[in-house]
Amino acid sequence: MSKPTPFQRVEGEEIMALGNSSCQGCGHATLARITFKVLGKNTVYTSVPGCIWIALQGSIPLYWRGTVFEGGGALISGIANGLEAVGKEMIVVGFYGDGGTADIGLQAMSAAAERNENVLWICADNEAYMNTGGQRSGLTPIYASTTTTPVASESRGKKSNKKNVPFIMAAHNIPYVATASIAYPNDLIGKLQYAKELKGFKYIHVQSPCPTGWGFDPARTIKVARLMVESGIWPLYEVTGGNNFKLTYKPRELKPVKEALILQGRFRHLDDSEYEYIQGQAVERWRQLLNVDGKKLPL
Ligand SMILES: Cc1ncc(C[n+]2csc(CCOP(=O)(O)OP(=O)(O)O)c2C)c(N)n1
Repeated sequence: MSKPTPFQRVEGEEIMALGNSSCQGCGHATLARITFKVLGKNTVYTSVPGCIWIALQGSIPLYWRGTVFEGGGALISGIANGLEAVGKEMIVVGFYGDGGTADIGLQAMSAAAERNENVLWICADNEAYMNTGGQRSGLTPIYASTTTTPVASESRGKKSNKKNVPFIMAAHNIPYVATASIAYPNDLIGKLQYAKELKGFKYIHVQSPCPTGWGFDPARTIKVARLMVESGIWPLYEVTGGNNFKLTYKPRELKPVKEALILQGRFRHLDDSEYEYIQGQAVERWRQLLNVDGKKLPL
């Protein structure tokens, strides 16, 4: 893999315009700015309903197509095949939210991955259906308060765990799967540069904190994103060549999950046993990932 390049040294123009209608501190805006600067102008991007389409579309002056919520996988497949048929080489990127990826979008994405379509799928994961008011998705973490999993006398927030979509995608044996965070731009840039040059289906899953839906000060988006990684809640890794697993960032010691969660209003209600549960999960997952670091996943 090529060495990650600091963002300032990514050659090429800024593609995203300064003005857009995202919320203050929107993680997706940072993610889109980095992504399109790395991918460059020879890119077609696609959207399904969600914040990226609604809040950012007007500020990304590239070829664009959008489709129904469930159709992302079909749309990028069609565009990639159409371009190939007319002999045009362009990067085809699907820039979708967690709902458009992990819930309603999962079937068409899986089919496109199984066919190994030559596309890059980016899941901009803000962990709920933010564009429609913050309803829970399959990528909302356990105990998070959302508009459909509110905290009340009989409810402690979301009841189930976050789906492990990067591993679901790795199980498709596609050329590249990675997780990333907007708080680690060099790591993200290196992954985008690697994916840009590779043929076949590439999947990059980026955690993108949402001040509006997660309930934190918009000035703290990067701080929250960083703590989610440093506490082991959102580990950074990649799976190349179908099954070679590698952690791309290894904090010497994990920070307590409470440091990350306490900043977020959606977890304001957590009691000691709930913190303990999330802490235990993070530590156990990290132990498992360290065990497979540098090895082949049995996929
Ligand atoms: C079939 C269908 N169901 C529901 C909707 C309404 N809808 C539009 S955007 C959206 C939420 C998108 O959430 P996500 O994919 O997580 O992206 P985000 O906005 O959070 O970035 C929903 C539910 C729709 N457009 N189509």
